[in-house]
Amino acid sequence: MTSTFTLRRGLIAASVSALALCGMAGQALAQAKIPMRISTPAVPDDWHAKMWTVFKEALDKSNPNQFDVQINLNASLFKQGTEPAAMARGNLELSSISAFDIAKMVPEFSIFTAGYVVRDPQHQQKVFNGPIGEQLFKTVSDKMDVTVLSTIYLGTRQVNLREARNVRTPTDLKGVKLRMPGSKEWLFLGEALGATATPLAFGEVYLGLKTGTIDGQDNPLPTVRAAKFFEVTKQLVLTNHLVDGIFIAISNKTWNALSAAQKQSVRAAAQAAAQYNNENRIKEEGQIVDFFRQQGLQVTTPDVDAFRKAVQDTYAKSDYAKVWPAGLLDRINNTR
Ligand code: KDO
Repeated sequence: MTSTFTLRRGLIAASVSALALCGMAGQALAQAKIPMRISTPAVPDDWHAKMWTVFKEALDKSNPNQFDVQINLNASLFKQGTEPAAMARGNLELSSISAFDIAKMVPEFSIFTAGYVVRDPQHQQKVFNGPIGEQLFKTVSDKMDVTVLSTIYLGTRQVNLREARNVRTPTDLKGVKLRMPGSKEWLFLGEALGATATPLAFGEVYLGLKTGTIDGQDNPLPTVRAAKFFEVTKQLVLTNHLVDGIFIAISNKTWNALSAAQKQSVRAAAQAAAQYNNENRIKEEGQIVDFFRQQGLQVTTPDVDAFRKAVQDTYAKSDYAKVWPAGLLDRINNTR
């Protein structure tokens, strides 16, 4: 005859194994989630940082429990500019890469690092969402082993100076130590603007401006606000020199392992993120100048035609232009 004691012991043992099984199943589920590590130098308050939450929410909604999206801001996972290599090595799944990052591996992409080529955010979307983008992104995938999912409007870059000065033409920037991100393509842009380009990682710019190791920096106005550069500078010169873009890209290793349905959801999430960023950033750019004036900054308009001419001439004469496919600049200009 089974004693009550033995019965109870049996029941306890059964529940313990059931719990253990549940635990294992839970663990298996967690392990089965596809990691989506994201790395970006963006500061939390900037639109291209917040857009990753939109990406995560969209993906968690369309594909519950399938992806483990991990957002790493402030370059806390990978240093600015090292993301493409990390993705190619399989240490990172997603990032937003710049035209400058791409140009290192796909030289013809340097056409988008040149000042005064892309006219405005609408032109940018048309160029990259049309046949030009399709063709170039195919080369990006072949050479960099990443797939571009959407085009993000980073904003229109402006010159931002530590001390105010009279800037009408590029000559007026002579000798100004203008911080640029650390690659030769970026430095070339700074020099084309007439300044002395000085390489520095984004995360070090605030201190550089504060201590005076640099005289200025260039970035879109929403970033000047989000990264608080306005606290340590006195002037914005509205050169409008680069309608800048970044591209949400995923490692091909990860991309190729997804099902067709998963690919569709990931692409849709990247497009939702782009839409969120683009709409908010364009709206903010339309209103932001007053904010800087209220903060005591001088906001000045230089002779933009003089900047455009100098920058375009410098690029036209450079080795960069030599590798631009024949007719590409005209095709970009004629995209409406
Ligand atoms: C910058 O370092 O100035 C830059 O604007 C370059 C961009 O390509 C991008 O890396 C951006 O910084 C970061 O996302 C921080 O906003």
